[in-house]
Amino acid sequence: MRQLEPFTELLNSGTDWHYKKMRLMARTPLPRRNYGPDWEASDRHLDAFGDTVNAIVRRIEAEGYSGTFILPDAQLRAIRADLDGVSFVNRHDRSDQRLFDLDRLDADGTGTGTIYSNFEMHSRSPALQALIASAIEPVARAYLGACCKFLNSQVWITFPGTATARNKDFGWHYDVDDFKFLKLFCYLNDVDAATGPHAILPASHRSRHMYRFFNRQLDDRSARQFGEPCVITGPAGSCFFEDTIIYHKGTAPTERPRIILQVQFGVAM
Ligand SMILES: O=C(O)CCC(=O)C(=O)O
Repeated sequence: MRQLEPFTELLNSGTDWHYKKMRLMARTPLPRRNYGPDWEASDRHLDAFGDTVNAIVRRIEAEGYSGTFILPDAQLRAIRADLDGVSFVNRHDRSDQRLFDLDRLDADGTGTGTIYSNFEMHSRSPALQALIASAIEPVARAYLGACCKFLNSQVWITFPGTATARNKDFGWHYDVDDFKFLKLFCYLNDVDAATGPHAILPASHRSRHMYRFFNRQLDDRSARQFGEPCVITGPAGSCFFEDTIIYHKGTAPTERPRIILQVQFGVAM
């Protein structure tokens, strides 16, 4: 029973007590109150996102996500260039490691419905390091407060194919990655309805109902109680901050592969 997940996780002998406590408590709004936002943090204007830190944080607070920014072309090109020669691993079994020509993924014909990830971009891309330092971290620090800490980065490619909405990669869920956390997503290719856009259920992060506590994953029918989904499409370089405590999902691409970058900050539970 999926609803019992908060309690079955407590029985998992493979994780320590502190992690189990976090997984249980972070489903409730209580611990989040201890971390940010820090409104004193900054009214600084961020060139990469064309807005001030505080305005972005205010929107994340209210909407669960920041709305979309388009990264300046030079920064997008620099990040894409740093991906040259990077290998990706099949996220499901980690067995299959591959290089891709990111400009010719359609021609590659690889991996029906498969997701390939790279988990090291933050350590090997100077362009990403610069973006993190100049624009992503200031927003994360303002949103999460003094305990803010970089957690990870990931670039993944989702291929169209046999993937269906029943596949758990593509179902509605919220994340429980820390007591409070924030992600920056950035599309590295053009994403339309057929490229597997990211989607959220607006305002679902604000629900105080016990239903949320017990239902970290939702099927499409249950998701309807949260209203119309917001589907995020946009050209390469489209970025958005999201507190993925909101219900969200990546939809399954039907025609073209999607390349997406994620940078995650937390409070270092
Ligand atoms: O691929 C996506 O757009 C969704 C990613 C996701 O579900 C997550 O980061 O938890």
